[in-house]
Amino acid sequence: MKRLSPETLDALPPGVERPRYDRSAVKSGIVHLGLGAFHRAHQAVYTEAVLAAGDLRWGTVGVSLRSPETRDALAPQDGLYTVAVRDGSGDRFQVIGGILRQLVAPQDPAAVLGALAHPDARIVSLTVTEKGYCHRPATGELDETHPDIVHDLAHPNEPRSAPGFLVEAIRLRRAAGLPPLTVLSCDNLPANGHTVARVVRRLAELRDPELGAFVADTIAFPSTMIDRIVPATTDADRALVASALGVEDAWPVMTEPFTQWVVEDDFPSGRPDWARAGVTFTAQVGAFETMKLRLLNGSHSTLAYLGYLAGHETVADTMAAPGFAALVRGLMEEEASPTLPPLAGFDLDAYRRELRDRFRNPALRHRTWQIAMDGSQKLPQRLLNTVRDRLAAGASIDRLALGLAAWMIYAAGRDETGAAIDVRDPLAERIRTATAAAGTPQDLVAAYLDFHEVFGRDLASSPRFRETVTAAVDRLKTDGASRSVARFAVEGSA
Ligand code: CS2
Repeated sequence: MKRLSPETLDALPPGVERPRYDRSAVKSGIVHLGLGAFHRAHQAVYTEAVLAAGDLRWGTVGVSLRSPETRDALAPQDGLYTVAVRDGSGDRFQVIGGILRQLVAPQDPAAVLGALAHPDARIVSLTVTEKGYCHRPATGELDETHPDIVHDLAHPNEPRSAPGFLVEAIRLRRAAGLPPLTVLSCDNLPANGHTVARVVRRLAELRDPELGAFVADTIAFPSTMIDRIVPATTDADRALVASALGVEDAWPVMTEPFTQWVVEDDFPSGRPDWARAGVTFTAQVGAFETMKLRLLNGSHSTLAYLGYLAGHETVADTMAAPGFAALVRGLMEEEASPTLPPLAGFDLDAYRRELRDRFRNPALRHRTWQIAMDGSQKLPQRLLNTVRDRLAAGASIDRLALGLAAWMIYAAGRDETGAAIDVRDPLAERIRTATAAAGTPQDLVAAYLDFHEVFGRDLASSPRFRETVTAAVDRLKTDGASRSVARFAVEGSA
């Protein structure tokens, strides 16, 4: 079978959307750091609509900060790849042409800096995952002891970290008298614009206080809320796309029909007309982001840890097991929603219902193990901030605590049968060591609460928090995840 490429585009079946603009005339207005599936199924699709409408300033240079795999898959296809949109009722395919070049930062940091310092570039967007910001998750401050940050301070012209690339790019553009880049974080962090601004400002300041002041005065960091469920692509997905397209695509991305992007409109150097593609521009991004993190992502992580421990491979399987849908509904309605900032005119009920339907999407095999990754970086904004607000209001946190307890058991590294779990988390090693000797639920929770970069000092010293999570660990250890969830759903809050 032939490979997807500019030469095979014309042979695609008629129903497949494809680039019809002149790709050779497109300029690289965007440099994107973190060329994973999420970017390719989300921001790249919005930008594709802008290119299709004829504004050819907004092509993208895609940068992988770690592995060459995506570049190796896409380069022979001249950057073309397929987005497959799936639900139970049929599949839709679109070939995206806007990712003009693919770079691998560790192989050629100078090429990445060259793209960032190019006169055509206006925006640098990021999907580098939570841990890519090198911050302390509980506070949002730059982790100045992070090995990549230590490296980038010692070798500022050959950075490794996303903040290191941003600071050096800002310096280079300033020296060349080019318009500043707008920094657009598209990761699931609270007030992601503020978070990236804070780490970039601090790193710039550590390099040179004057550069720090320049960042503070000149660089825009609009916040965004991004939402689309994009499970990791599997070989079965590749086969499905090949049989639908009649050509082979080495790295298509699979996603759901739902997509949402809410953006703060602060782009002093210009931006694509993304509104035409359905982006909402508003000053209220923070409220949208809090809602999405606490309802969608908080539920996702809860389903992931409890579902994994209960032996379920995917989110849809987990949702179908007794009690889980009710647990998630209770988590959203009873515990998370009362903590949300008001969003005038927004139908929260419909949003929550739609979330549960999205989790049930039978065509997406979203593995619990995938969502379970990097819990130490995700849980502060997904569950712990909700816990803080609930404790301050004197309100119950039983469902939140059950999800957290499941993470504590999961990240300690053994499932309910005693088998080892492949835990992926920057703190995995430290957690395993700290919890190795924890014999009782009390000991286990105490070992975790010493991780102040996750729990903060406030939660670590809250007796109510400690007791509720300990009771939940005890329950999970005694009854197992399946029975605990099933029982919990019947009894409601304890
Ligand atoms: C998921 C998210 O992997 C995860 O942690 O919760 O990637 C989730 O699918 C997206 O945020 C949906 O927008």
